[in-house]
Amino acid sequence: LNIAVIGVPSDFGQNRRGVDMGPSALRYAGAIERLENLGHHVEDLGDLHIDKKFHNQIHPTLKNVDGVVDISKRLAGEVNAIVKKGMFPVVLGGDHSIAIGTLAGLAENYENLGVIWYDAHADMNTEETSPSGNIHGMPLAVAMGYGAKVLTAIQGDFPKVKPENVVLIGARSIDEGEKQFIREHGIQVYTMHDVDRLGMTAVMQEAIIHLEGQHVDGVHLSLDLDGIDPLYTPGVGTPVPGGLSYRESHLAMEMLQDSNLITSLELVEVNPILDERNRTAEVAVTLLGSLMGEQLV
Ligand code: DIR
Ligand code: MN
Ligand code: MN
Ligand code: MN
Repeated sequence: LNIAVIGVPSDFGQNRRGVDMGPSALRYAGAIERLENLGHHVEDLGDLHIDKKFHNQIHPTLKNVDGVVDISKRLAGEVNAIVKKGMFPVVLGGDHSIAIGTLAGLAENYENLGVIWYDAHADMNTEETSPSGNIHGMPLAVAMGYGAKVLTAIQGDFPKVKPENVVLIGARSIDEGEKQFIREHGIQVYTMHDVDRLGMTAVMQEAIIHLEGQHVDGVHLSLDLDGIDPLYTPGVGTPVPGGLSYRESHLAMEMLQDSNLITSLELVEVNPILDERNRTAEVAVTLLGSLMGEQLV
């Protein structure tokens, strides 16, 4: 594959500083070399510039919204250009609010994009339902066209993803408003309960069959490292115990590789300040390896 890597050192979407160092941590853990060793051609586009003037904005229900909007617009432009060049985008976060920009950038290249959201959280809050005002809890709602207009209108005022094309895996901390959203829109959710009961093999088979049945023309994998149990990935801002194991996560990545469905990826929420000797970025990079074909080598 021709892969373009872009770092987005943004921490605007939540209140634990340090997640802006995620792209460096992922690069130091060998993300680029891992991809090259698999035979991929990799172009590292470096990191987007973060404008510090956007920090410390007072807005209790949409914290740092001007910063999120600024970075989302520029990231959307970059991702759009990457796909138009026929390259596979790998976005290194940054907190999960960057998915607003990634999905906006993908949108005009796909008529029926699928999304796999690997996360402890549903990230489907809106300004009205969010208990925190943190935009990293909102990107999936925004991508489906719900929430503040300044966010949903990025790259055009239309929904970037259809609810029926979204699959959540690993969810175990879902807010009341999000539960209602999931019920209303019939979103396919595999909670930890489902993974425990069915096993990861069946969960991924079902997820893949669901997306194929929707006739998606691409699938974006949004991988929040807090989806994995904090035993393995402690360097995240909002750890939730009882998560997906290291083995389950590798299996999931390998099954996605076999499915040939994935057309873009982002790795988010790696926070080196909260980590232990860069373990979380290292796990993220091994998962990147499995997703991009390591088992076959
Ligand atoms: C919570 C936490 N649902 C919120 N969300 C997180 O603030 O909306 N997402 N941590 O990754
Ligand atoms: Mn998330
Ligand atoms: Mn999360
Ligand atoms: Mn977080």
